[in-house]
Amino acid sequence: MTRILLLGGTTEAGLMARAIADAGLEGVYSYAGRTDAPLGQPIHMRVGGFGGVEGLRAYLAAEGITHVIDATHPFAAQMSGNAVAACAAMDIPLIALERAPWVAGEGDRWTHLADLGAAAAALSGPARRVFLAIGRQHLAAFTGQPQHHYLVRLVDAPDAPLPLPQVRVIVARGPFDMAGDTALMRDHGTDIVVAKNAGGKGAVAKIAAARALGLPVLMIDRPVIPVRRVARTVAEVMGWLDHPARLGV
Ligand code: 3Y8
Ligand code: NAP
Repeated sequence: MTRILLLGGTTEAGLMARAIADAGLEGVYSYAGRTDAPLGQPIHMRVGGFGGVEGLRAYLAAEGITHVIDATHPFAAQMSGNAVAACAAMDIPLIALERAPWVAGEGDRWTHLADLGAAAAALSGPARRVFLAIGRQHLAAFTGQPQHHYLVRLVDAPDAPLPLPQVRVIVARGPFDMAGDTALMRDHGTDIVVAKNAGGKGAVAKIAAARALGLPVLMIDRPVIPVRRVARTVAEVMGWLDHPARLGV
């Protein structure tokens, strides 16, 4: 009896949940609980951390999970690492549903940075108007660059002052579109964008808008995640579920 744990929080995870439900498979969609009101899903949902690798192992055992699909965001490195460790320890098949990184094309003015700290350091210098489109959790990495006027976009209204002295807050849940992001950046007078290389479609609007506006982008490359099986499409994952052997599990 197949019983799937789907580590979610992304567009792809929503598509995966739909496929699991349509196939009549048993699955649980897991959110970390980062947002006030996460989207509903067509399979059973759980919200909150597991309690590290040990907590995840206990959950997998208690719930009789037979397969884990990691469809978390490419920057959710801690969760992904924990899933690799727990599934290896319990010999439970694991596959990641991961979108390809964005690649700079014609007209893109990207500077690649290894991590948030490097992106903040790259903002040293005279005041600019920065679209800091990295969410809420890591804004403190930029407190060393208070000279800029920041535009930040959050899923939920902040419940405390943000750690940046000059900041305009937009409260919006993606996916976003190019027209909206172009207007937003024009209105703010954005002259540089800071983004994580999320890949996928939900956050790409600001990258396309920067290209159209001829703006530079500080592109934060993805954290390294331990080796695991990776699929690029829901269909690949469904194939793996039906016949794990097909992908040489
Ligand atoms: C809680 C679930 C879906 C999933 C939608 C995708 C697209 C819209 C674009 C910008 C970039 C950012 C941020 C972003 C996008 C999708 C996807 C995506 C980026 C929700 C969601 C959860 C989260 C968590 C949230 C983080 C934050 C990151 C905002 C739901 C809406 C910046 C990532 O306040 C906080 O604590 C927010 C935290 C992790 C990054 C950060 O460090 O602040 N996502 N986003 C998930 C959970 O609890 O497990 O509320 O319904 C999901 C989505 N956000 O089903 O349609 O698939 O990527 N999410 C980034 O890419 O840089 C916004 O503004 O341009
Ligand atoms: P993270 O830093 O990798 O994880 C930190 C801890 O949060 C994990 O160790 C785990 O706690 C808990 N956690 C993370 N994802 C979880 C999930 N899906 N279900 C249950 N617990 C989870 O994670 P993050 O970057 O904060 O991302 C949190 C969530 O937001 C994920 O669902 C991710 O897909 C989504 N998201 C993140 C980003 C981003 O930019 N990081 C963008 C879009 C969506 P325990 O150790 O206690 O188990």
